[in-house]
Amino acid sequence: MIHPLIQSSPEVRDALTQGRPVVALESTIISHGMPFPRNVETALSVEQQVRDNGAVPATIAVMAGRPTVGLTADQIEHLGKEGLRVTKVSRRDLPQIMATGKDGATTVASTMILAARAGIQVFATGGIGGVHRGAERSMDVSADLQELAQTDVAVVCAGAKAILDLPKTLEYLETHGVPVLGFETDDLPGFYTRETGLQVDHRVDTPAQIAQLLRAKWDFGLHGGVLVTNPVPAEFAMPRKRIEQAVEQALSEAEAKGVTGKQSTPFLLARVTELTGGDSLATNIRLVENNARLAALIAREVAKTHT
Ligand code: PSU
Ligand code: MN
Repeated sequence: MIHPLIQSSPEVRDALTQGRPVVALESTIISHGMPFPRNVETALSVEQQVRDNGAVPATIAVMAGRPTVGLTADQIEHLGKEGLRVTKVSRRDLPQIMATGKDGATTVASTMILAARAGIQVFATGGIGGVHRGAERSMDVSADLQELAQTDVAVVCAGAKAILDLPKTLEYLETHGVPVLGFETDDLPGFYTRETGLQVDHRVDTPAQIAQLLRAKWDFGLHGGVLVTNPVPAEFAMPRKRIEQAVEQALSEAEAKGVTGKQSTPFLLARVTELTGGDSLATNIRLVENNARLAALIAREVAKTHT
């Protein structure tokens, strides 16, 4: 069941072999998505949220070339301290990092790959990558979307980030057959905000409903992921105007500096954090914790449906 090239912690391995609920967590958000030491504190508190809600957390990365599922606290601290010196690893980077024995922080795309090869079906993150604004010129479309198209993992997020072109991101997901669910909402959440004015495909109101949909999809051989969007709790949401202004400014700076490719998302996130005086970072932390809680509840329901 667990791919032989994967190393896993004893806790995660035991949970998986006994069919107990496990939630995958990514590591690009640690090395590239937040500053030290908040990144390490957040990664550990997110793991705690998963535990408090009855599942086992499995933070995922590549350590010295080994795909690793279930990092130790020391490994999380290492990835957080090294920050941008750790390679951001998406699908296309995995072979190089494995072959050369390096450390890699996994994105949503590569975390899904490692999760699936370990037998984990539920994954919590902050926001997924998507179709960037101006993609009709740059062709910048995150590999996260292509992974959702093919890999059987449910990804719980707070929506696609405000730095993206959300209507185009939804079009891409529709084309590739990825269901976009809204947890207790009809409106697509906008990461820092609860609403975007765009519609999700289906509203769901309980973790059990989500587990039923996952079973129906995968039992019928409809391969690929499911996006579960979970709005940030109202008390932590940001005013839409404020975030939009920060995003516009970050985007024009990125354009002026010629920031492209894999640098784009980390650059924009860091600038938005600076421009909002750290408020967006606080929101980011709260929404990841919120997603971890929901993912744990979904993983419990999914575990019940295994016989
Ligand atoms: N969302 C966040 N913080 C992050 C990311 C997403 O709140 O750091 C990361 C995720 O790892 C996601 C990646 O998979 O950005 C997308 O990068 P790109 O657009 O280069 O595919
Ligand atoms: Mn990109």
